[in-house]
Amino acid sequence: MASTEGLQAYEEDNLLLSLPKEKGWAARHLCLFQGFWCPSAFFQGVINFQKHFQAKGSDVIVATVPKSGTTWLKALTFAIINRQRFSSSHNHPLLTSNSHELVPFLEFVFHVDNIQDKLSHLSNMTEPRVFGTHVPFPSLPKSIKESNCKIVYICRNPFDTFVSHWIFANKINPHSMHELTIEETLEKYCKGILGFGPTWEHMLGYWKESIANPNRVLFLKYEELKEDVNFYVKRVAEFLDCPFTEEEESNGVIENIINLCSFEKMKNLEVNKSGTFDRNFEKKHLFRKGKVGDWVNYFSPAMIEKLSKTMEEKLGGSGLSFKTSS
Ligand code: PAP
Repeated sequence: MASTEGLQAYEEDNLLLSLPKEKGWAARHLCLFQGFWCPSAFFQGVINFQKHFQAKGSDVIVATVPKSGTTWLKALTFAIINRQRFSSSHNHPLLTSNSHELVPFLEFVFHVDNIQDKLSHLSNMTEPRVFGTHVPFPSLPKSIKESNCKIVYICRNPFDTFVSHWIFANKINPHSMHELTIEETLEKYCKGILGFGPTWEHMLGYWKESIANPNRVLFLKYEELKEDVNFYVKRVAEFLDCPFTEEEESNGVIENIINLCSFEKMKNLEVNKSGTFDRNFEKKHLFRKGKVGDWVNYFSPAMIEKLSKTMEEKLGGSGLSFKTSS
């Protein structure tokens, strides 16, 4: 007789086989699951995350559109939450670990066969636990939606997000990306075909939830964070119910966090300059220019028209808009 685990794996394999498929770009193979393009390599992780993750009310989830500032927001959130545990700027964990290692993606965490070991490890973690996810809001596990845990979300203007993703995909998948021009890739992007896309649906899902439940979801944009990081670091701390005290402010705690997580600081750390991460991609690829408006160096007039039209179609009337230059 088949074991429960065996039966479950068989059902998941069958489900995966039955789903519509597309070739991705940063993620090579995609399957359309619950309305989003799930990287096939993480399908099992997403399913396990949905089925088994037990949220605690004190958890913090950093939810993001890929290539929109995840590495930065994970670092800031980790530093804000743990500022009493790690008050010295000399031996802070962010100096020796990449923020993705300190704030792991739950869909990657659950990409394992031995769920019980994983669950007991997760339940013993120091609280508040901070996790990341790229999973769209409607597909988050029930236990997150039904608990009081807080979600900090970030997205970025689609022009820069696309360019960042395109360059990243070329670095990590040079062979398969050779087959696709930037124009063809933009076509896919506009159709929503990329890992965890369509990007519009991703943004709108969290956007609507942040309006309906502003105490549960804080909606941030990369451009705004760049423009006034001091304001948003305070905003995140307030949202997470750990506002900075006057004493902390006057002692420069906010500035220290901002500097520790700045693009220049993180990019030049030994831990981020070498070594690989997750699916074996090099950590240095997470840090490129960190600028608003770099897309102008890659977009032709036809591409500008294509993406502007798509954004109008998909986001028009939602109240969600972006700055595209600094
Ligand atoms: P991920 O989805 O693979 O985790 P993510 O961190 O969301 O990537 O996005 C990477 C972008 O954030 C890169 O943008 P660029 O390609 O336009 O340069 C990267 O440079 C930028 N980035 C990484 N760390 C920081 C930081 N500390 N401050 C500002 N931007 C950053």
